[in-house]
Amino acid sequence: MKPLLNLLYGMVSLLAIMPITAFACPILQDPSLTLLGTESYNIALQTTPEEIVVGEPFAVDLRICHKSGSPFDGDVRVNATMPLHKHGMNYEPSIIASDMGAYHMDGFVFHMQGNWQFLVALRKDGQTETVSLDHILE
Ligand SMILES: [Cu+2]
Repeated sequence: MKPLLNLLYGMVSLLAIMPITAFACPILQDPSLTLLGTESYNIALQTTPEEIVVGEPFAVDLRICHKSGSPFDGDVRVNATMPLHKHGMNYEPSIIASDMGAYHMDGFVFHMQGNWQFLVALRKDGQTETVSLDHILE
């Protein structure tokens, strides 16, 4: 019995240190996540650092799940623009890791204060679904 308990404890502690990406779907409520949705998908967006600062690079983590609960495995594009100024960022962000519905993107920089807008485009089987997220940078 004791070895089994040790094994269970071992599994529990392993779960505690596994990265969030292992549990992309379904998306659970978490105050640090911004939840978005398209017709077919639920999306959780998180920036690192959480508070975006003018001129400072930040990363974006997305978790994308079919509304049925399975991880999204299509093509993901994320960009950000200032619609009122008709310009985007000066840098092109890129996906640096993805795994089972979790996408880690780097290279975002909001270079001025004002109204920014993230645009998330999800493409799968020839269909594209998009959702935007407004972000006021002070
Ligand atoms: Cu601008």
